[in-house]
Amino acid sequence: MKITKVFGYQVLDSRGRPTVAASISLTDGSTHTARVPSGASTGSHEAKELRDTGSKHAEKFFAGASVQLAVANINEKIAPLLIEDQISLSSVDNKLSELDPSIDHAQLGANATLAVSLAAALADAHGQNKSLARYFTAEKQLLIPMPMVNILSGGAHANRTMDIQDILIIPVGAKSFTQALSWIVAIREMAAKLGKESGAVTNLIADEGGLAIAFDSVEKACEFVTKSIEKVGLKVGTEVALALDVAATQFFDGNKYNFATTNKSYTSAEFVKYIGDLTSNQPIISIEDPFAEDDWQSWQNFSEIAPKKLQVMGDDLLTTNLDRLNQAIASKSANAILIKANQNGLVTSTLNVLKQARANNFNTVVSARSGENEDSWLADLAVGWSAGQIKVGSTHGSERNAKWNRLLELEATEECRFLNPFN
Ligand code: 2PG
Ligand code: MG
Repeated sequence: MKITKVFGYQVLDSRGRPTVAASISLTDGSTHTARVPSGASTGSHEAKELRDTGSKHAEKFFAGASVQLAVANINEKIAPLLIEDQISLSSVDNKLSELDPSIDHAQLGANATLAVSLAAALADAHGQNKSLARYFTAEKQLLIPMPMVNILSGGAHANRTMDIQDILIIPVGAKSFTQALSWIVAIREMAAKLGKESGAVTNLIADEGGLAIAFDSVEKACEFVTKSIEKVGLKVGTEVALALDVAATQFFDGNKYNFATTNKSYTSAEFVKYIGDLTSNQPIISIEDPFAEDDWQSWQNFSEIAPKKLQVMGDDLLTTNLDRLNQAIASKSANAILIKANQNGLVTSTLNVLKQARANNFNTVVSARSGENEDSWLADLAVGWSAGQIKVGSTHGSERNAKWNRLLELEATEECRFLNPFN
């Protein structure tokens, strides 16, 4: 089947900010559309999304954050190269790489390249009469990932109500995705109830649908979530465990890690000790970005002393980038990677990063961004790639639930197995 049309346009994300949509039409009359997400606590080594800030295209009412340059790149530079081609994700990605060979896709904009790449994946899957999940796997039984779900938000997603970015839960004892999600919803509701009873503001929902409750310390926030788990009648640790996204780059000044809520500063060595104590005193099984994006030494030092079972995950550290992943493998700085397609800019090279991680025994967690949209391709990628884990934010907001609902749909309608990478 051939490509008849490639079209880019500007839409809004879940924060009301402009983002890129791209559609690819085929000779059978079908059209396949993808919209790209956008981060707030972005790492400096991520692929570069192109915004109009400072250009003559900048739209006044979007405070310059419009994406008309990226859209124009799709319509004027990318589309003419693809029209009349047979639909194939790999050939579309190859052409995008030839057009913009920079690793960060700064010329075309990673928001332009990823939108087209995703639309190509959807169109190619359609051409093969498959869902996107089935397109990526030949296995009969689909592997449904373990969810990692946000309960409390702080940092850049919640006006810094907590120094760290997220306290999440992982329902390790659940027997199915459906059961896992029902536990999560109950725990989130309980957290909202307990927060309200303690006089906290609970109707302020953070960017990813989590509760933006202020806490004096990370320990108190962890204890609050632990209490919420117990109050719904689930066992902490064996049934539901904690995960943190520290997002430490956000409060590292190049020299020290600075907590505003407790007014404490830590040298790198002190922060390694702090994170070591925190993860051994709380029921934490996964810790993301405990150190800043270029503080490799702390990552390495911590990984040496961390229990083997603890998932030590790089987000800003690795930015879904093959070179940085290889550096982490060589220096033993982490044992898990967050996989975000828009940190990379192309579907096929994102998958290559995931494959390299898996080949080196890294856990892989496919992740949404804080700025999302109603698309559910992320759920299909996590399943089709047998990622093992998925992180989407909380269970509030249709941009989040679009992904959870797609996983519920797959579990209800297809031959599936629910994965537990923590067994
Ligand atoms: C993260 C993500 C999602 P953002 O840090 O893992 O929680 O946030 O998209 O803002 O980078
Ligand atoms: Mg993160």
